[in-house]
Amino acid sequence: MTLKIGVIGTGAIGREHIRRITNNLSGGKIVAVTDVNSEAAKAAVEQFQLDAEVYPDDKTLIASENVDAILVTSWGPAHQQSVMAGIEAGKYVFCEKPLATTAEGCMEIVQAEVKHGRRLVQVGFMRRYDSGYQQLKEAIDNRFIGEPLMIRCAHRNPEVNDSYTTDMAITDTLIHEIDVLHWLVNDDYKSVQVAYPKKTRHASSHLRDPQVVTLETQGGILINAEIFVNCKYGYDIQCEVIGEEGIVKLPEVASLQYRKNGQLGTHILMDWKDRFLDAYDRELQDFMDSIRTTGEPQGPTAWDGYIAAVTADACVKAQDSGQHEAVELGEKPELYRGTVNRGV
Ligand code: NAI
Ligand code: NAD
Ligand code: ISE
Repeated sequence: MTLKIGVIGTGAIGREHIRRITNNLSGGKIVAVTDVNSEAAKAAVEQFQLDAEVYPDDKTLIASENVDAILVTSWGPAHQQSVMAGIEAGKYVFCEKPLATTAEGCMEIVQAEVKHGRRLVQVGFMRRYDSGYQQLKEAIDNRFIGEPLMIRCAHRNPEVNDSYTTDMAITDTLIHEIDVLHWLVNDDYKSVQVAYPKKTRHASSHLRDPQVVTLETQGGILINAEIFVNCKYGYDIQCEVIGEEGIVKLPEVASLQYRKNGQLGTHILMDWKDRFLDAYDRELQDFMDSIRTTGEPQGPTAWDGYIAAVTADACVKAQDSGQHEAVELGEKPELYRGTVNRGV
């Protein structure tokens, strides 16, 4: 069975996902596209030689009988409307982060899915599919380092564009750590706090950069997460888990080592598109395979999208208050209990 997919938002990541579904993965076909900028949608059809119809908006695309599943890769604030319409139409939904820009919006999606009675939604938290994070998780689950006590991590981008604001360091960037770290240590967040080191001269006037976020889990693990989105030197994701019996660290990306001009060096990636290439492939392949074999996606759930949004809201509050802010989740609905929420 081929899953017939409609793409809503044919920008940077929308086109990346179209490329991988069309050229690299199996079991899915792009049959429909739409973008608020209709020229972008038409350009995607041409660029990838798609046999796909261009729709005027998300509603008409979702209503099409030819569409089994939607891929929501529009701007974050547009996600909720498309996801809700997808669930109402009983279509499968793969939604890029954030699921919605507010916790309330995510909760509405959770409630709609619960009312539907079966899982339809997977959120694009691809790090759970990255082999490095999976090795970390296996080591932690197998108690290789004993009880985890602390985590130190960094999320660095070489630069961001002028529309990037202080809160986006949380809602657009740290959101990946927010999702992957509680999954990694099987724990929930209790509180968060944000501190601002000396500001880099490379950041715009409306951006505090870098930022340091401290997250405490219910079990007492203390996480120190640096976000630095104008670090200049590269796209660099670091994660180190310190346990009672040792330390495990996210592997560096394999890269050619060179000796030249009196230097011993390796290259560092510059673009987020390249850092998690395999993980993006695996999350989408899993989405299509799980629907075919179990009738439901098995990756990160709408509830995971909700956890991320509640935690991000607390972090944004902490950016202003400078205080510890509590992370308070609602009760987890039955639909999401016992789900695997993998990375495979
Ligand atoms: P982009 O700006 O390149 O593309 C967004 C596209 O969506 C644009 O073409 C825009 O015209 C279109 N769009 C916006 N609202 C729309 C709507 N209501 N209906 C139809 N089209 C709409 O942005 P980019 O970088 O591709 O990001 C898109 C999403 O992907 C964001 O949610 C972002 O957070 C997420 N993302 C995820 C990444 C990951 O590592 N998982 C990496 C980069 C982005
Ligand atoms: P982008 O700006 O390149 O693309 C967004 C596209 O969506 C644009 O083409 C825009 O015209 C279109 N769009 C906006 N509103 C729309 C609407 N209402 N209906 C239809 N189309 C609409 O952005 P991007 O970098 O591709 O990011 C898109 C999403 O992907 C964001 O949510 C972002 O957070 C997420 N993202 C995730 C990762 C990741 O690592 N998982 C990486 C990059 C982006
Ligand atoms: C982008 O939207 C992503 O998701 C990238 O993974 C992240 O590194 C970047 O900061 C975000 O803007």
